[in-house]
Amino acid sequence: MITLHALKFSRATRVLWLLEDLGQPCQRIDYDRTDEFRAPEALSKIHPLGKSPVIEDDGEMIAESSTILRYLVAKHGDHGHRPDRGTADYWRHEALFDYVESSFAPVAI
Ligand SMILES: N[C@@H](CCC(=O)N[C@@H](CS)C(=O)NCC(=O)O)C(=O)O
Repeated sequence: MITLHALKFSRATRVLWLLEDLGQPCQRIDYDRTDEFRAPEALSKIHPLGKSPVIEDDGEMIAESSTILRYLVAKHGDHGHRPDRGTADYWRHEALFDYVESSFAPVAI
């Protein structure tokens, strides 16, 4: 079973939503925010920069919420959350998916 290291009020929610949609259980390890709304020291033992989300699956650690979502879709052969490869819709989806982290998140936070 996948283990999800989930900082409260974080992008770990993206992973939880997808896991729930896929009907996949996970072992969730929650981390409270500090008074400064940062990640606690404990997350530095999981991620070199102390960030969340991180998942563990079959002994592999995977960080970056977008990568985790792509991983889960591929692992479960899911076709409900992404258009089929080779279509124009697929590339529009990929562009929006990357836009969220590369262009939107830095100005939204
Ligand atoms: N690009 C990364 C961003 C990871 C990230 O910055 N996570 C935030 C929560 S959404 C975090 O761990 N912040 C705590 C901190 O920096 O102290 C991703 O998509 O996973």
